[in-house]
Amino acid sequence: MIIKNAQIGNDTEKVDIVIQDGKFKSIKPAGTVEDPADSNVLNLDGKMILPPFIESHVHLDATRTAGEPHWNMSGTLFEGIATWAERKESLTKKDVMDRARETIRHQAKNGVGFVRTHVDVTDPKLTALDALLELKEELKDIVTLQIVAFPQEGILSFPHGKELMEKAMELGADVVGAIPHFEFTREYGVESLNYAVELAEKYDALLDAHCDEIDDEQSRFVETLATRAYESGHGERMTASHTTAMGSYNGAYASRLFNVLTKSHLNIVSNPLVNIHLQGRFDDYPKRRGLTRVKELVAAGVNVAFGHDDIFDPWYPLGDGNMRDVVHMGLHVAQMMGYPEIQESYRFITDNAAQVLQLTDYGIAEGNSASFIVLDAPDWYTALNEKREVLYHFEQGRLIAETKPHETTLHF
Ligand code: 17E
Ligand code: FE2
Repeated sequence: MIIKNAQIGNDTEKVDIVIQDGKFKSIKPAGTVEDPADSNVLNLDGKMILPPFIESHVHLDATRTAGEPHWNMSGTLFEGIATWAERKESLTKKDVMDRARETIRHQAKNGVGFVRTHVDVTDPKLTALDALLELKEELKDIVTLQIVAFPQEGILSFPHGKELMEKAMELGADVVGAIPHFEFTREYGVESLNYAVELAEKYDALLDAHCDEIDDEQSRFVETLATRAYESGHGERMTASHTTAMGSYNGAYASRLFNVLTKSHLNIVSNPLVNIHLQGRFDDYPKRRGLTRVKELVAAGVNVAFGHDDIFDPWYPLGDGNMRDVVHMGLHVAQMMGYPEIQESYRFITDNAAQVLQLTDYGIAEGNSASFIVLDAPDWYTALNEKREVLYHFEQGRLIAETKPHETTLHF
């Protein structure tokens, strides 16, 4: 098939793209590709195309359980964890697969083609992991799922936590998780990170720790992870998610931290939609934003991606799996509202996130899989500001979702 007059990202030059056998065969300036009479042609008239969005941090095992068995009324991370612990008791494989599949359908509609999902393995039966491993295979032509063995209730603070982590990796999880700020002690937190780094090495796996997701300026586990990342030389394969405590660190400490952070090549995933809601809950006024230092991290050259984190679950009662909403919130809370910052912000959910997931076949380039989305907009600024639809979502040359743009008629 041929895609004519497409605009890749914010580039103003238009291109024609030939797709063959599920790959981008050639990408040439618009008007230079001959129309073979029998070919399937889609003329985009200058609309913007991007590689599919990447959800770099979500909890698909918990999705669509908000209100079960009750609503999180304090709005804290901790009530969320306690509520989920209750809901976890009634999990079945079908229950998890059905809910996660439904959310993936919404993500596909919104142009998401790659998803890193944390899956709670602090469950002796590992029901959710079993379900997500099967769903990953079932939907492999629709979405690339990356599964994190996530110890929601701790590695050292949960019975047999280490064994459960190891079992999860044996069963096929792709990424080792951790949650040092939730362990009983600071020492357990450090030990849990050391254990996670060793486990990732043993299984040649990536690592993504929930790290310092708390408004405690004394929560300083990211320095441990960054140091391990630096010493291992594999920082680009490791990620610290949330790191909201960084928003509360004093300037002198942050300056020291940034030294090892930048040297380590550790990735950071921020979840602005959820952390603006969960954090600051123990503050009187003035209330902290509870977001990591996105703007300063980006300026220092640290790779930062944005995740949705939750879609209708005990931590966050809203969400349609639309990464545009995440970027919209992120730009506000991080105060990155200069024109070039807005125009470039799709990178938080595309290229930067691809680096987090360590994707090798990603992007609109000759030879890559022909996976891409078409936005009903001439540029990202307009797409973001006017909430323009993802008109088409292709995975490996196959159309998997299609949306008609809304049409409004003004009678004045
Ligand atoms: N679990 C956790 O520890 N933190 C979160 N933000 C969510 C689950 C959603
Ligand atoms: Fe999370």
